[in-house]
Amino acid sequence: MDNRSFQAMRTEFVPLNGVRRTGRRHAAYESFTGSTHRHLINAGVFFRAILAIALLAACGTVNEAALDTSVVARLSIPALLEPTFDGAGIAHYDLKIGESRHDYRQTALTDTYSYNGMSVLGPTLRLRTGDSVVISVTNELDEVTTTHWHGAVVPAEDDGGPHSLIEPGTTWIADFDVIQPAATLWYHPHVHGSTAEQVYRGAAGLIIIEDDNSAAATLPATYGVDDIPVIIQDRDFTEDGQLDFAIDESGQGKIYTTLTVNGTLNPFVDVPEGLVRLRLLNGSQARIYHLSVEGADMTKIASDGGYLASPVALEQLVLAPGDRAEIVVNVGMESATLVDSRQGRVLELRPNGAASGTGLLPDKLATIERIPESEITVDRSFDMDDERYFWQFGPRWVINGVQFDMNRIDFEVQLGDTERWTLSGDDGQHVFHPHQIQYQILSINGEPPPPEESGWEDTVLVNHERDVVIAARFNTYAAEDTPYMFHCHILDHEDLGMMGQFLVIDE
Ligand SMILES: [Cu+2]
Repeated sequence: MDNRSFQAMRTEFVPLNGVRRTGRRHAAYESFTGSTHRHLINAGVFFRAILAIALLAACGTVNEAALDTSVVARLSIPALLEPTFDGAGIAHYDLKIGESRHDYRQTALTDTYSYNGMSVLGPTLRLRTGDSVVISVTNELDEVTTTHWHGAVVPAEDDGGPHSLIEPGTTWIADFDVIQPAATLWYHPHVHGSTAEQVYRGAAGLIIIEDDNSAAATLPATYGVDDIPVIIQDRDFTEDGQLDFAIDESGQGKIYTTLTVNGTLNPFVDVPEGLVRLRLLNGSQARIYHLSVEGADMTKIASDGGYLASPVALEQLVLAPGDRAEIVVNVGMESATLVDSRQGRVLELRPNGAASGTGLLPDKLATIERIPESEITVDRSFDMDDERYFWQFGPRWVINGVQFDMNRIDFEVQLGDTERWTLSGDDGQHVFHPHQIQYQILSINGEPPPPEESGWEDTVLVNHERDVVIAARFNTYAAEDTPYMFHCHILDHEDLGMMGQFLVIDE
């Protein structure tokens, strides 16, 4: 039996009655597949060994080290996509999403999705506050897609949600003014039902917004040198080196075993000594990271929506799917390492002997006026649960008891209002992300948020031990025809219906 037929056998075996299940409610099934899996995994080790010997014998050119993913590799830095300006001063960006191949140091090149011909992921878009931008997205895939600007404050028709479908062979154009301050955002597909898979295959990229904030002018800001994009994603690979994708229907979302940063396994990056900025993005399907830095101090300077009021020294940083955080690491003469509490090494920062241009963090980064509760006129609550019917075997991921329906508007917001939203969830993990707005956290379990969560946010972790109350001003764009989404950013939950939509009415 060759490797491919073994793989096919395993793939056929996993679903029971066509349904893939994990989680606490199916212990009997789990123990059944658990023992069978062990048998198959042992078989997998055997076949992998046979395959490696066969490959070495066949071509003699396979570099063993190239397949040994425990060996460190230089971090890949996504290309920077600068705009071209037309005669009217409008900044233009062109994106093309298509199929590609990436070297994950597996037994073969891995089929991926990417933007602009990169082997995986997409270029980093650099935007500037105050600019008018036009971004074209051409779909060269064989399936429909969309491109959503996560964290961007833009009109609904330019937001790239599930209603803004880009059919294969067509181009969609978003144009908007950049009206928000400096921040690290990201873009990714948002097709209802296939968001998780398209992101998993590699369709995602960073957006860096820059502005004239002089308080932050001394921070490291040379892209790829002392200002490093860090897109953290977990992956599993099949025996033939391909991405192994699954939706976890009943559990906490699909957790994969291998960490990648910008598509690189086991990476290191050469950095100058002194202050180094990391722009962290959790681009994973469901895994939550608990990050710390060994060998140096870690200071958080920005949350989802931009700079914190002041730098906050942290021992550990929790990064949920969709979350971003900018941290500054004070790199000395020895390597410092970003680590996850469960997965270990994420990224090694290796000093290259050069001195960073900056050695001091500013005391103050931005002015963040707290939204006064006296300004709030509307209260809503959002409860994220798995509410299966008693006769139902499968899960039913809902917000306030209902699953996503493209044809249902869940609520309308009055333009100009400030609202307070109370977020709660069942005993699982959920990540609340509304489009259009950057909000402030008013409280977590009734307590004021810590300084590192007192800035602007668009993505927040919610669970049964963590009720979160947020406040948002709807003072930018009306959206009377095209709705904005709100959803769980655990992509399994989102694709399975934990999503709703709202309009912003100007009356
Ligand atoms: Cu969820």
